[in-house]
Amino acid sequence: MNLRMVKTSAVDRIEPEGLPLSGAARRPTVAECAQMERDGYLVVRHFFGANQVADLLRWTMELESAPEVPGRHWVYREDSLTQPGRRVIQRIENFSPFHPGFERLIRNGALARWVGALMGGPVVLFKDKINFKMPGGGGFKAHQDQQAGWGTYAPIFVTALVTLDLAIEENGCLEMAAGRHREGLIGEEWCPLDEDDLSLQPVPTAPGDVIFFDSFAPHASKPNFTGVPRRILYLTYNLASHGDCRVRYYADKHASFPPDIERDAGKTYVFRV
Ligand SMILES: O=C(O)CCC(=O)C(=O)O
Repeated sequence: MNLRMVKTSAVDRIEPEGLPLSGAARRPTVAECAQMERDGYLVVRHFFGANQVADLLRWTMELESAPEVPGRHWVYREDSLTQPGRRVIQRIENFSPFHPGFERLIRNGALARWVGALMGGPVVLFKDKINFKMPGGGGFKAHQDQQAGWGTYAPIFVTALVTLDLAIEENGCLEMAAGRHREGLIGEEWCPLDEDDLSLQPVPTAPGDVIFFDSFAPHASKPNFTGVPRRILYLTYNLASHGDCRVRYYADKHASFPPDIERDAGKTYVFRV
């Protein structure tokens, strides 16, 4: 069989000649760029292969078991919807500076290259998070990410959603409203949108699939009422020409919504959008 080496960001692999390249080993096509522009999101199946997904899952577990200390990655927990009184991990944020594998993949790998091609210029990382949505984990009300005050930092962002576990309707896959990103902000900042106005469609994904979406694309998701986790990596970038705002964003977020271990005991913290 005729073989050729395919260089990807995380691993070197041999692909049989003639098989389509995985997303990580190529650039977006003209049709994919047009789809992103039309719908506000783009699904790329098999962006990462099984070996890369295995790395991402291992790195996620490393972060999950790393000591929670002030000044490192941020861990948030939530009340389980199915086991009253139990807290489950909801999200880890701001981890890339503390994990070399993730840092390499996120800053210098295929995802930043794709987002750059979709946005039309070099990009910088704005924020990095893993949503765990464990069994009993809650959903997200409909919103545009831009409603979370992101306009303070840049006029537009694109997020790469990397699927780590099978994400289906039953465990709360992402639901998207196509085409509405072209309307700009369609709701007030910090207030969820009315789902009845949106025609949200579930977008089930398998491990390794990536969804790129615009910060004005409305989306939501349901709780996880299955017995298995639905972990997803969210990496958000903006055009380098709009500035590197990651440090300022996380300083502001720390002031209003710090990680669990850095909270004041007497204070109530409310997640809005
Ligand atoms: O992970 C999900 O189900 C949705 C996440 C989301 O919409 C968000 O974090 O803004």
